[in-house]
Amino acid sequence: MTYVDDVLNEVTALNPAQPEFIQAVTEVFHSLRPVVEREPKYQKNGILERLVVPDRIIIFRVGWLDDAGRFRVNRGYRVQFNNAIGPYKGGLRFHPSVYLGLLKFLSFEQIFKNALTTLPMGGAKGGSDFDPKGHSDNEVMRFCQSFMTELFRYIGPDTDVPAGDIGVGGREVGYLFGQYKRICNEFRAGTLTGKAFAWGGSLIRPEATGYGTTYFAQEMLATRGESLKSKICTVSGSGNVAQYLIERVTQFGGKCVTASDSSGTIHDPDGIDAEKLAFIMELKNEKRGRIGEYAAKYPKAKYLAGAKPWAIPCDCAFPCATQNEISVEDAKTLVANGCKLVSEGANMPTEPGGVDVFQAAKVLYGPAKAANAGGVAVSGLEMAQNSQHLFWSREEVDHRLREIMHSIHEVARSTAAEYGDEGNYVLGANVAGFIKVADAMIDQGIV
Ligand code: NDP
Ligand code: 2IT
Repeated sequence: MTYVDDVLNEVTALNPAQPEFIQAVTEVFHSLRPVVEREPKYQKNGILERLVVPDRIIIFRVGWLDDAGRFRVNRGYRVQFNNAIGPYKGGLRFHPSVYLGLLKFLSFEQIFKNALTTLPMGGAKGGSDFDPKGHSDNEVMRFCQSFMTELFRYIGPDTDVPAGDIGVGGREVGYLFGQYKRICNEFRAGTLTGKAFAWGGSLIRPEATGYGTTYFAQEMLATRGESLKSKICTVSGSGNVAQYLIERVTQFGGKCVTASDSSGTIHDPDGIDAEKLAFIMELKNEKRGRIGEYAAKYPKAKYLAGAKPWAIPCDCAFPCATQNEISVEDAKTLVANGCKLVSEGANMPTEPGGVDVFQAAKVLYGPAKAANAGGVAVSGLEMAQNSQHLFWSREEVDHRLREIMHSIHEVARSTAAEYGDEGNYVLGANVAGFIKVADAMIDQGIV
């Protein structure tokens, strides 16, 4: 038994009802085997045992009244996983599937992702099993106010800085910030990121995850002397990440032929151009409708009810919806149809066996914690602007985002090469993120 196996067995035994958390830890630990063998200091300081136990978990009841005056109750969570290199940082997810194990996987991943951004941010995630879909704006507002009335005592610009994720966008961040400001009686802009520009938000934050995932794809393609120009791209999701990924990929000359939601996929062989994307943005962000309506508006597109996009032939695939949305079978289908690149906008969208399929086929595979780190990176830039009480231009923020994505690609590439597996971005990202956090934990003693 090795040190890695011992800790992994313990995590598995202690968290039997949290499969996503075990999946995330297993993947990271698999990459760490050569590092802990090479550097005995990690075992000596109990780094792996300490890394898998969150610093703190807050669970609370969220009571609220619906429009009919009926009492409703949801569960609220914040997992403050690790703050070795900076204040806890990570999004809030509002989705009926949210439970503790899901948020533990997301906050565990966030530790390494945030370390890769080069900015000083620890790892956290939170949210609720509340589903904003089908609720009026007033109901969403009352829910957010009740959620924040409990959460406010645990967060702050130097403590823990939440942001958006699935089901939490500009509208929800606005309601959360309004209640936070009211309770604190202070304009602490740096407590939440993803704010609107007029009241402390950063330009390019809404675009940052989708743009960053595109930049990471470009960096990977450049290692083979290629670019996104003329590439056929399949995209899942039609929310924040998918929308701005489609925008940037199209601007770089790629053709995005799909978008999806939890009901199905639209396939538009002509590509989703700027005008069609504007339709999707209005449909999803204002009308809060279903992606199937795209096919009614643009009859050359097909709507595939209940389907995911992965059976449609493509050069590049961009999963931007949710975890485990690419099964082993989907991965095999993508490879058989000629897919050469996967850049993950969503968190842990590929099942572990699917990752193996991509790597065996030498697909350029950009794992989430590297490829989608642009979102939290620009959140870090929003925090920096808030603490200086000023705003940077679009050009400045986008330039910094590009530099950060370049540096993440470089550190993942060079770390993988150092460990003898050039091109394995999973290994490179996990090891590089780990070393930064683990060394900080050693410096700070046993806590
Ligand atoms: P949104 O809520 O804006 O959009 C989510 C999209 O994914 C919707 O199209 C939604 O469809 C679809 N989706 C959600 N859950 C499921 C499911 N169980 N099955 C199928 N489709 C689903 O969220 P984001 O775009 O912000 O987030 C998308 C992914 O990107 C998530 O994995 C998130 O963790 C990750 N991410 C987000 C960042 C950000 O800055 N926002 C940063 C880094 C990663 P439907 O409307 O039908 O639910
Ligand atoms: O998964 C993620 O990185 C996010 N949802 C963004 C987190 C953030 O704090 O901006």
